[in-house]
Amino acid sequence: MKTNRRTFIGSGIALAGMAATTGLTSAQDIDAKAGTLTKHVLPNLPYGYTELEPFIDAMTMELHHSKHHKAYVDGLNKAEAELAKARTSGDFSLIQHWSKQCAFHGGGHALHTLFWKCMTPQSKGGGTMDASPIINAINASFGSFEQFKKQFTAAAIAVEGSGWALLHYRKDDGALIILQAENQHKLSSWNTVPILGIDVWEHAYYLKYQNKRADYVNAWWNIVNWKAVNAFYEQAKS
Ligand code: MN3
Repeated sequence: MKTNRRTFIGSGIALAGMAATTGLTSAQDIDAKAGTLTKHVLPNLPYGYTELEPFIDAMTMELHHSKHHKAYVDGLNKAEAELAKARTSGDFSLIQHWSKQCAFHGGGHALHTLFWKCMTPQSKGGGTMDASPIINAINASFGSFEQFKKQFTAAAIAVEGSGWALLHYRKDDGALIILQAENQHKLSSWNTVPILGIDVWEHAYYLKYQNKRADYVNAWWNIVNWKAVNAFYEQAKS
């Protein structure tokens, strides 16, 4: 068969394509092609499981941290690994599933990491609010600390099903706002940074408080780590 210019160019492109494909068959190349994945890890608690007693019991803390939070970390790693696989295979048929898993488990991991840091034993200053920029910011946005506390408590108690009440710093105008989150992520806004949160999933309180979520929320104020919240506020502002 006579080879004309058109078929020659065509086969050249095909050959180049084959070379490019076969050049990417090693596992190393496939990993590189998928992108670099973060290995998310369960953070240690800044206190022992017993130290938030009597406001949160040790058994709840241990299960919540070592089982529930761990499951969100594992779920996020799994979802990101599956999305990396999809990038190398080109099969995005489960994109919706893994995207949702990333939001749910990623939200869970981020909020629990914040939650642990926002609490501290009473003996180490839990519940004590000393003069700091966060007080002024709360007063400016809510009128007074009492009004902030009432709104936040009401938001936490009223979360429908499982979720969170969260105090956010809004980057647009520097205001502090209170939002609920259902599950780990729904009802969120944008361009806001959570600086304080309470987990109101039943796993956070049921062993000690059963169905009395309000009692748990009211007790929780005794162990809020305002020094940490202030640091998160300063960080969000910068
Ligand atoms: Mn939880």
